[in-house]
Amino acid sequence: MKTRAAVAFEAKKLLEIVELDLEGPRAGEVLVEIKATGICHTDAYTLDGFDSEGIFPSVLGHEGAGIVREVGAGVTSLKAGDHVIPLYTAECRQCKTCLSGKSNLCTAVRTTQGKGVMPDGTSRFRYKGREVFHYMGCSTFSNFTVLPEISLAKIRDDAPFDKACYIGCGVTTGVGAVINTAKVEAGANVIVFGLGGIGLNVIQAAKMVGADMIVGVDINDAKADWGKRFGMTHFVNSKNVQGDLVPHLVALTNGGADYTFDCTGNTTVMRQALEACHRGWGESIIIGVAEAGREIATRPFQLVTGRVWKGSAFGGARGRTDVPKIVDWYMNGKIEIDPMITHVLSLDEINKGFDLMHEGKSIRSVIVY
Ligand code: NAD
Ligand code: AHE
Ligand code: ZN
Repeated sequence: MKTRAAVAFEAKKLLEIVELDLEGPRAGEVLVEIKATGICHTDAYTLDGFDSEGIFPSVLGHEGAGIVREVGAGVTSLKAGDHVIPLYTAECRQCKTCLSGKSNLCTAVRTTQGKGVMPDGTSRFRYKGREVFHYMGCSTFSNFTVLPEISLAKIRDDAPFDKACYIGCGVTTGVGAVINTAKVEAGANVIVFGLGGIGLNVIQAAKMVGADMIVGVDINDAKADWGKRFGMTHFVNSKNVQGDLVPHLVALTNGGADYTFDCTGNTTVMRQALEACHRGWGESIIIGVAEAGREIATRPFQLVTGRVWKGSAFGGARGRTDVPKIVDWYMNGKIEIDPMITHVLSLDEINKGFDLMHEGKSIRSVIVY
């Protein structure tokens, strides 16, 4: 079949809207009509050539929602008509990691996914006879896409696609990092670095679990009102702090935060986030994705004296199990999504969505097909 898609032909170039050939689902695969997709900073990071795994030409996009249109041989958990959210972190429930119960980092399809192909080693997308690669196993910047069955969460039929798509990455990542990774408890003091599409979800989850101080740090003053809207109690523009940021934050939180979250991808900020933790027990969670080649550093004494460095991928969520629950939380009013979707665009306008992100003017742009 044919599908309209925004294709990244080369790093650092605009996406091009073209018609691709899409082969139907093979065994264990599912054809999905994507109804809406968000644009996450990670899409921009890959398009800008910062991703060690970046491959071109490819169909980016990993924050979608849609409807199953066809299933391949052997697919048992989904059928045509089911509403689904694509998962860049699959959940096979059979690999060593899934069975461990200790991590969401399912290994079943991760190796082929990182190479831009389906588990059998081939791509379903072609342009003028040439192979076009999948991205993060999702490729939601295509109106139709093919995914492994284990990379799809079935969700309720009444969830609106243009909001539910955000649960495919940003919402689950931010909320999950608070609940699953940090396990923030009521009364804790929290610092969130980077108040974008991820950081605001960390803030709303910290408020939901009853955190006491929720400090937001950003370099863009326009983010102060956004943070307050979701529960931030104090805002710090790190560019305006006289002297070092870390002692300022440690003083503000009476000795350091119980939990800090990096939602910037900047390795200098990651160090500040670790060092702004309380001596003896503070935990810093890295969510941001750093450019290829970047490394983090701190004095080992920071860890010797009890601070803990952790990372969180997809908020530690087990996609097929946890994503439908987060959709319920949204539908029941437990978490908010609507105000964070600042721009709704057509596929033809997708490059504008990237511009808005880089200019700091959007929280989330959503493409509606
Ligand atoms: P975004 O562009 O919406 O927000 C980033 C925010 O960080 C902006 O408000 C920006 O002003 C702020 N910022 C930039 N530099 C800063 C600095 N030096 N100090 C303080 N604030 C600064 O991006 P997003 O979609 O929220 O994504 C944030 C990060 O999370 C990206 O690195 C993205 O790749 C990553 N991410 C990780 C996961 C995961 O599973 N680990 C999932 C989604 C996104
Ligand atoms: N491909 C990069 C790493 C990118 C990365 O860390 N991705 C996050 C999700 S970002 C979503 O917006 C993640 O889940 N990582 C775990 C995984 O298995 O990919 C690189 O450095 O090679
Ligand atoms: Zn993302």
